[in-house]
Amino acid sequence: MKPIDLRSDTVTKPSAAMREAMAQAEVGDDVYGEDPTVNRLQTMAAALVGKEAALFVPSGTMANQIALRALTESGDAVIAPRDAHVVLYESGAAAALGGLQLVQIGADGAFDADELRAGVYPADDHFPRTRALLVENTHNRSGGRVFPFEKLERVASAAKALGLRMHMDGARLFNAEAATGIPAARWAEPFDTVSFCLSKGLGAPVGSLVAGSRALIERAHRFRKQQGGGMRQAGILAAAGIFALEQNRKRLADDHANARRLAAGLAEIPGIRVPAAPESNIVMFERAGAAAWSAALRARGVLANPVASDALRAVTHLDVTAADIDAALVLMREVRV
Ligand code: TLP
Repeated sequence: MKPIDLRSDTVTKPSAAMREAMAQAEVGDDVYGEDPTVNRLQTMAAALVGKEAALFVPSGTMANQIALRALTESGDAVIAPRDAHVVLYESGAAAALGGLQLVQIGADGAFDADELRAGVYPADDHFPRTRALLVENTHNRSGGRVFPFEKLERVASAAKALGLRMHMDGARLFNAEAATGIPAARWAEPFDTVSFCLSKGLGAPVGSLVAGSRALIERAHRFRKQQGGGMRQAGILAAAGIFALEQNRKRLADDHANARRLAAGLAEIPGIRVPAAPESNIVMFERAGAAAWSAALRARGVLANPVASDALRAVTHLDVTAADIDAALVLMREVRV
C-alpha cells in the first residue's frame, strides 16, 4: 500500500497534467528577465495579492528573507508571532543574512495592538531600531491558525502609526482565503510585502513568490541574486506554479474538510488530545511518547512528524483523500506504544 504521508503539504507530487504543462512551458533566461512563463507567473501572482509586482523565488524561506531584507537594514529588530517560521525553521537566516533581531509576541500566531506596541523597542540608540512587523497567515506551529481578520486590521493600523513596515509570510495565504472567504488581496492589503508558496497545498514541486511595490521588488531582486536565487530557464517551474494557481487553489477547502475529519477521529482515540479544532489544513495533537508513536505508525504506512516530545503534526493536502484519512485513523487506533 502507498504510504499516507501527513508530514507536510510540501510532500505533494506534480500530477500528470501539471508535468505536461511544465513540459510545454516556453522558457528563457530569467536572470536576464527573459523567461516568458516566469514573467506570466509573476504578473499573475501580483494581481492575485493586489500588489504592483512579484518575484519568483526558489523557496518560502528565501521569500521571507529577501522581503525582510528589502524592508530593513542590518541591526534592525523585526516583530514576529511567537514560534513563527522565520524564528524556528529558517536556520537563523534573519540573523545570518539580514543582521536582524527577531522579537516574538502573542500566542497561537496572533496578537493584538497592545502586544504589538509593547514589543517595540524605545527610540533610543541603545536599542535595536524596531523597523518591521511580520505576520504569518496561516500560522504553521499553532496548527494552521488563521489570524482573525478584524484583529489584523487593528494591528495593521497600530503598526502604521508606529511607522513599522509589514511583511506577511503567506506561505499558506490561500488556505487563509479558503478558510474565511476573504480574498488573498484583502488579507495582503495593509502589507508592504507578501509571500506565498506554490510548493505546499497548491501542489507545485518548487517555488514561492514575494510581492510588493515595484521599488521593493526591485530591491528584493538584488537580494535574490545575492542569496543565489537567480534561476535560468525557470519557466519549467513557473509553469507548474501557474497550473497550481489555476487548478489547485480552488480545492484547498477539501484539505480543510479532511483536516477536520482527521481531528475528529483523533480526538476519539484514547491517549490522544486535540487541543483545538483545525481552522485550515494542519492538525496539531498531543500524545505521550510522540516519537515512539510516530515510529510505530510509520511502520504501518502512515507518516506524521512529532513537533515536541508529546505533540505531533498532521497536514492534509491534495495527495490525501477522505478515504486515506479514514484508513490512517484505523491504523492510528491500532498503535499502542
Ligand atoms: N514549512 C515547512 C517546514 O519548514 C516546517 C512545513 O513542512 O510546514 N513559511 C511557513 C509558514 C512555512 O510553513 C514554510 C515551510 C515556509 C515559510 C518555508 O517554505 P520553504 O520550505 O519553501 O522554504
